[in-house]
Amino acid sequence: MPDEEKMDVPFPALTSAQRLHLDIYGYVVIPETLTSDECGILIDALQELKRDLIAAGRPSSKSEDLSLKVRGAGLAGTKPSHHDFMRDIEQADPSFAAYITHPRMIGLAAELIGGEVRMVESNAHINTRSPDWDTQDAEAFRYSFHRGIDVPYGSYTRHGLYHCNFVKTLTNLTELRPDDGGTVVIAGSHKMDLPPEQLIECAYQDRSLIHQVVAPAGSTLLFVEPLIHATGRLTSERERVIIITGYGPAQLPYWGDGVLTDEFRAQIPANQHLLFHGRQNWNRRVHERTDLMSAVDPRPFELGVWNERDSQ
Ligand SMILES: O=C(O)CCC(=O)C(=O)O
Repeated sequence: MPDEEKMDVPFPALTSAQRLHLDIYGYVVIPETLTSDECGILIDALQELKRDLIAAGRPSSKSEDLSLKVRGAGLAGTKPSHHDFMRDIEQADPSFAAYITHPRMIGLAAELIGGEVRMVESNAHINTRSPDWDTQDAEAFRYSFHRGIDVPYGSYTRHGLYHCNFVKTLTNLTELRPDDGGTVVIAGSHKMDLPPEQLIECAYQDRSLIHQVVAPAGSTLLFVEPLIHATGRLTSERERVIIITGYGPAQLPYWGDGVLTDEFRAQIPANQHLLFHGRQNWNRRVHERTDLMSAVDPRPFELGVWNERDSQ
C-alpha cells in the first residue's frame, strides 16, 4: 500500500505495563485519551442524537427502512428506557467519525489485532440508574454478561503476547465513580475456553473475579471481545455516557446495520479507505509487537477533524 494510503498511528500504542495488564486480564484502562473539551464535544453530539432519535419515534437500528433512522443511526431498544444504546453512529456527527479515526484508538486496536484494522461497529450508550435500582439486592445482582467472540477462534498468541480479532475501545465521556455503573468484566476470561455460563457462575460465587471500571472522564477501556463483560450497576444520580468503536482485521466485514451514504463515502480520504471499507484479501498484513518491553510511541493525538488525518 502506498504511504499516502496509510494512516499515521502510534506503534506500539501501549506501554509495557499496559500491554501486560491487557494480556493478564483481557482489558486495560488508558488514562487521558481525550481531553475534557473533547469529551464535551462528543457528549453534546450524543445528547443531540439521542434527542433526535426520540423525536423520530425511536427507530430500531435493525430497521430496513433507512429513512426512519437518524443520520444512519438507530436504537437497540425501541421502547422508552433508562438505557439508550445507540447503534451505527458513524455518520451521525463528524465528531463520532473523529473518534473512530482517532490515531490512538486505532493504534490500540491494531496492536492487539496484530496488523491492519477496519471499523466493524460504532456505538454509544447513555444510561441512568434503573427505575427499580433501590429494590435490587446488590449481592444477588445479575449483569447482562456476554462475549463477542469465542476464545479459540478470536485469539492467538505470538512472541508470547496475546492477540485478538475483535477489539473495542470504549471511552468514558463522564467520570465513573464506584456507583456510576462502569463496565464490568470477568477478569482473565478472554483466555478461558470454557462455557461462558460456567465462568459467569464462578464469578458470582467469587465476585472478586468481577472487575468494574472506575475511571475519570476521557479514559478508554481497551478490551478484547472474548472477555466476558457487561454494563455495570448504576445506583448514583449521575448519567453515564460512553462511546465505543469495534475494530477487526481488515478482511473481516463491517457487521453493524449502518449504510454509508454517497456523501459520506465521498469524504473518506485515501488513508482511511481500509478503516471504512476493509480489504477483500487473504493477506491480513501482519504487524505485531515482538517484545513486551518495546517502548511505547507516546505522541499525543487529538480528536481533530476526522478526514484530515496525517498519512504515514
Ligand atoms: O455498557 C457497557 O459498559 C458495556 C458495553 C458492551 O457490553 C459492549 O460494547 O459489548
